Amino acid sequence: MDASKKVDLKIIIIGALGVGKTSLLHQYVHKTFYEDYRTTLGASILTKVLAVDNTPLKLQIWDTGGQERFRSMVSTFYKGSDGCVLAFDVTDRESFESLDNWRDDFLEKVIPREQDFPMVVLGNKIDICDRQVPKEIASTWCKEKDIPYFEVSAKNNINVAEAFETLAKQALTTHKGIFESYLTDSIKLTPNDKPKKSCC
Ligand SMILES: Nc1nc2c(ncn2[C@@H]2O[C@H](COP(=O)(O)OP(=O)(O)OP(=O)(O)O)[C@@H](O)[C@H]2O)c(=O)[nH]1
Ligand SMILES: [Mg+2]
Repeated sequence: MDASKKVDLKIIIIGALGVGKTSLLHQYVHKTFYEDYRTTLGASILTKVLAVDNTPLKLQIWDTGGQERFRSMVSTFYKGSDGCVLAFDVTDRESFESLDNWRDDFLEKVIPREQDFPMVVLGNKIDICDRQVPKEIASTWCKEKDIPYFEVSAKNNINVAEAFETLAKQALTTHKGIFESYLTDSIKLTPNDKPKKSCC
């Protein structure tokens, strides 16, 4: 793969209502945070350009609404994703308990080519004292599934870029693997593609 060529990757963020998905993306992309809450209706897309291991990347990040009524619509956006952010709110136990559902639903719909689909879990709002999900519980859940876990705050910009960049790195590695295996397959197939000489 040519390191100077920009790679486009699709990243999606999913999770329960109000956990801070939009806030995390706005902090990551625009370095801004808003206290007021405007629920995401369906989905919206943000773009972030960065470099990982000298490879220029363009992340197309899909923000999705956590409302139940958008659930089936949101799942139609999973297709073609190169990476997934699973978000929950450390002050909202239910949002953590719903992670299994979000993850299963995503993996079922996206049908990953690789065994380990690029994913990270973000436990957001660690700036709030009234915590309901202990760090150990969340990191054990993630360890069991071999998913990197980040404790973050969209409000105070804690660990946000680190989390997205870890996912971008994983997604790029998987993307390169798929690209190279296609290349190998096409090299293997070339001799068979030659037209057979006819005998007469
Ligand atoms: N204290 C604190 N509040 C946050 C943080 N992140 C988000 N919020 C607040 O939580 C509320 C919901 O945030 P959103 O980013 O809109 O949540 P969302 O997950 O996009 O919500 P839906 O689109 O409805 O699914 C807003 O009032 C935010 O200001 C954080 O890290 N700390
Ligand atoms: Mg939102």
